[in-house]
Amino acid sequence: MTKKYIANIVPLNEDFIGTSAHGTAEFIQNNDRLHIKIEMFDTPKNTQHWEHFHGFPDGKDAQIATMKQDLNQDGLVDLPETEIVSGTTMVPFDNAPHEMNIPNDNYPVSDDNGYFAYEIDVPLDQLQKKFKKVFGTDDLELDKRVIYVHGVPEELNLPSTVAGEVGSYDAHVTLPIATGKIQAID
Ligand SMILES: [Cu+2]
Repeated sequence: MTKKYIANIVPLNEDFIGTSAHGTAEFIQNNDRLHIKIEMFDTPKNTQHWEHFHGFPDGKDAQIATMKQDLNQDGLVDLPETEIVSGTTMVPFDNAPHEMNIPNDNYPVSDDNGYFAYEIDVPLDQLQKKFKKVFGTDDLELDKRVIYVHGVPEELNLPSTVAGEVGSYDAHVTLPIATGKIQAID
């Protein structure tokens, strides 16, 4: 059975970053593969952009963060501040989503215009197996997830209150720049 999903990806933190990143994502899930296509415009240019779906392992319906989630009111919604409404980082849109290895350098890099396109076929059984190992269920439940696109240039001065270090990567890499709710379509 084939299931299709789309997400309209809207800017987050655009006032501070100075550009309104936006785009779309499409997912086609059939019996043995998950095809993913993401296209982004007006992201910070020449920058690697981590992107994932985030959600709640218990099946709660994740929602996108807005500036309301800027709990410490430093003008930015950082990665930890998204967690109350969006849950945790789940599956990366890098060169090997089924490995679910979040911190790495194999994510898309935007061009001079802040554009990038990402497209991949993921072996569904491998992804589900890994997902079950990490989150205790093999049901991806994409329609309960949200997409995040992250990443601003190292040169951008962030307030010291901005958190979101992951492994050896600092808050520049993980700062959300856009997000979108994944929706099932018929
Ligand atoms: Cu993410």
